[in-house]
Amino acid sequence: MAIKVDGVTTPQGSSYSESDITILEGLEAVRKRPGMYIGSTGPTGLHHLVWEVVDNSVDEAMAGYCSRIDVTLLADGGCRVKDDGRGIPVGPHPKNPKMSTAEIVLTTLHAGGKFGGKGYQVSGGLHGVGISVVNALSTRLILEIDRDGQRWEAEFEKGGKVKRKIAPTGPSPLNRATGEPRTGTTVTFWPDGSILDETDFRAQTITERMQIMAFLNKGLEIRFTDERVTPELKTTFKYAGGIVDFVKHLNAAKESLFRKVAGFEEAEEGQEVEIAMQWNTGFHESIFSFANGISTIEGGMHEEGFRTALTNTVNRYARARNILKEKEDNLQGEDIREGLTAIISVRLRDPQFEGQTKAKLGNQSMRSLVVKATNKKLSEWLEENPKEANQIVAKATQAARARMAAQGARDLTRRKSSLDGAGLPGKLSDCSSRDPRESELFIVEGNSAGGSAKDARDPRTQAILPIRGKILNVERARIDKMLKNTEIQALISAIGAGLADDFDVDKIRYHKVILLADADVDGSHIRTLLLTFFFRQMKPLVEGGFVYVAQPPLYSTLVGKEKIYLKDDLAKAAFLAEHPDHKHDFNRLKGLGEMDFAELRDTTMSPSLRSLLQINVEQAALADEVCSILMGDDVELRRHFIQTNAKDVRFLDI
Ligand code: 0RA
Repeated sequence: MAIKVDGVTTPQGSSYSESDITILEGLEAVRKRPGMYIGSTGPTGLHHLVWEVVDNSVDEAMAGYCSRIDVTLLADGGCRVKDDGRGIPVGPHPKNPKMSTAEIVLTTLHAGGKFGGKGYQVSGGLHGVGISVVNALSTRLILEIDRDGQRWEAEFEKGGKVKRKIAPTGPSPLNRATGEPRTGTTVTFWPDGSILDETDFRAQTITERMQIMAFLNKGLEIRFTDERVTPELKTTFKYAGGIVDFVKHLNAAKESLFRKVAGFEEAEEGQEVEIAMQWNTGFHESIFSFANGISTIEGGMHEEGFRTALTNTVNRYARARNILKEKEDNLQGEDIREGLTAIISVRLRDPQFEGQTKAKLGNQSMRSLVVKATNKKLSEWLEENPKEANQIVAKATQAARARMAAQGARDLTRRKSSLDGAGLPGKLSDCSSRDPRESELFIVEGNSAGGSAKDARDPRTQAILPIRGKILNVERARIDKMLKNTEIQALISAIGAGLADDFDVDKIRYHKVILLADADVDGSHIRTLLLTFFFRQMKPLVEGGFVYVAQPPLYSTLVGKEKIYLKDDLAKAAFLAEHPDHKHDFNRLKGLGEMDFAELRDTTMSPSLRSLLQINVEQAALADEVCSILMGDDVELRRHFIQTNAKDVRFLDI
């Protein structure tokens, strides 16, 4: 391949040497196929550049030489990453003595393996290709190194071409605390918009990642500054407890089962594992795993090892203490993991990332290390903390009982719904049509509104299910308790398609499930609870667009002898604009509970005149979130949420 080098000269005036040409070829390859190196040219790829630079500083921290990293977004669109490590070596590179090591680092691709060989460098972005990729994809990059009392600087432009060759520029500033000259590396780069589709850094993306990096690297201080906004945004992350603090952070908004967080670590042959865990009184499992600081959301060997060893260790403990009797079955993994929050962080030399999104750790050796560590260290922790250990076993035992009870109850609902019509709840006034496509189920708050709705409906296609007061908050209840609740039972059998994993959207008895509740706080509360129930237990019903909220009108007025209904103030204003001579009063309706049957018939129950809001998954998810935060019986939790969010959190008004 012919490479055009004519006219390309270094500031010193000498022509490019052979090694310079390979360098330009390498960086040119990155510019030709950026996706191969940073995944995409969109926001993900852009932020990869930041991770790539930060990871190098984190490596230096892991090697024990760096304690602080500053990430700054500059007002002119650049990004600066500064560390207080040893500084990239500036002397001649052993393999290419004509060049400074620092220049090699900034201009040569290091596919996978890190240069320098020595030391324990296991971090590195998903692609692990080094800072030269960042240089290749920048219009400009400035390198500043403090080492041996000297400040060195170099500058590159247009995708890695040397603009200023590395050279000393003066003494390094003195460290205020020690009086010693500072050491460290600062990389400032400006992403190249002619190659990247996105050059606008997103502060939140960066702070989220920096916080996780700080959690995963105990004691490392990471400061983030966004100078693009006034006032500047400044955040500092530093966690003396590392992933133990991470678990506390994740459980902060929850009610923990006990105060202590179990934490342990183990290392062998160039690989290490750190685990922190705590249970909360909830029912969800939150296990987050990382390999070399990269989130492995698809799991992999480390997670597998952890799950297996956790199940074995807790069962072994429960048997040894005779909490689990000889004739009793083992606790299942899912029982033990109910309410568990855990972080698994592993580091290894040659991580194999597999799976759809390359977010699954494939290294077999990690499985055995994690199994070994968990068996040994978690057993010790349980022995040393018998009170907590008993709480864990007790919770798992309850979960196991609930699982078995739920199975029984599900079998029952399944049997019932298989007999057409049989087992329908007594208070359901069903429609006569058996075609779900034209059938509507109105879920009405309270018996009196239920009565009016029943009078106003079209009995052929409209069914009414009154529900009494507030239903159970499913976010805070186990499935067995949920299935014992009569309101929930009525909902499940009326809809007729089962529940949770067994839910079969093809079996639903109505294609419109319409929530009819007042516009007051209680009504809003009920709507939120019902949406949470559908979101958690009948998600396909929401996803399929079968859930609606009725919006009863706010006003009525007369035009001649005809009664007109107006949905809200906007509709009222529009009406007045169209009828400037309108003389009649506007009657403010008091909500569903107060509407008589004729009003209901002419508005909410009328397919042509009513106003329905179709609920999407996002709205249901929001309801779920509001529910989990506000409806727990835990006063502390609510106070915490309201304090930390400092905004007026109210029940969802849909
Ligand atoms: C190679 C060798 C040494 C340090 C580094 C690289 C290094 C690289 C980066 C990149 C960003 N910050 C960094 N800090 C250090 C060790 C050199 C020695 O032995 O002193």
